[in-house]
Amino acid sequence: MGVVNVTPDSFSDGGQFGSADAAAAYARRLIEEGADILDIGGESTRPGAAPVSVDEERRRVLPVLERLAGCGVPLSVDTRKPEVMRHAISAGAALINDVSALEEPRALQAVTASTVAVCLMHKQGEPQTMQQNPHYDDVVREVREYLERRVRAVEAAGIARDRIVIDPGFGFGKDFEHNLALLRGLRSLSFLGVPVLAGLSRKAMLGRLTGKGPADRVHASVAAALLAIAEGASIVRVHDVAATRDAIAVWWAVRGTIGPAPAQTE
Ligand code: 9MG
Repeated sequence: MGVVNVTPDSFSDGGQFGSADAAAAYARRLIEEGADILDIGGESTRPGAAPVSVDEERRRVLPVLERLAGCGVPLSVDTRKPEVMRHAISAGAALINDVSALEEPRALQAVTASTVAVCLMHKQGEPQTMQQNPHYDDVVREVREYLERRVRAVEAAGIARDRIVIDPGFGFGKDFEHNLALLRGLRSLSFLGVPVLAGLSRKAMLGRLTGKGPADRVHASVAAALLAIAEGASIVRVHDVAATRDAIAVWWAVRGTIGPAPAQTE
């Protein structure tokens, strides 16, 4: 899943795709590089990012969706707003990527009224303040239990399981150790047969490990994506599509499958 931010303030790319034409051209480049899905977002969810009105978010996202109609890959829209979800679905979105896991009032109805897929992500707190003091007794267990509750709630509302993707939400109300624990324990989220999406690309934990700024975290991001795949992720949300595809090509050549190496027998 290639990231297309249509924001002036994204943490990872500085918001260089501020116009619909530039964002659509960039999206097409990601498809050429091998993206299987594009994730288009008009509101930054980085810690401390300024909130955006419904009208502004629609104004940013819909023209990009329109320009990408028929582009050959499913289009995901990263939004928490039910109104934006409805418009995005009418404009051809195939997936709603909701960092609030359809918990906002009317978000669930916006998706149940359609046939699109949804990504339910875990976060603790709200993007403005979520990194101030995140706390868990057992982060892997708590994230798994939350996602399980949300899958059941969304299913009960009429969204079939084969339309649901889950995501532990790296960096969303998690400190460095929480993120590492989640990456180590990612496989325990592979439950109920629901695909797992992992978004580690250029995130702060990689900055802490490498001492590098967001644009220089490409190698660390590729390593993190591969580790996530090794631990069961079916979708990796990345900025650096070409580099990630190359790494996955090596993986496939050696393993021929996704997942940990089979146990060696004598
Ligand atoms: C929008 N966004 C930013 N980071 C993300 C992540 O890790 N997962 C998902 N699903 N969306 C994200």
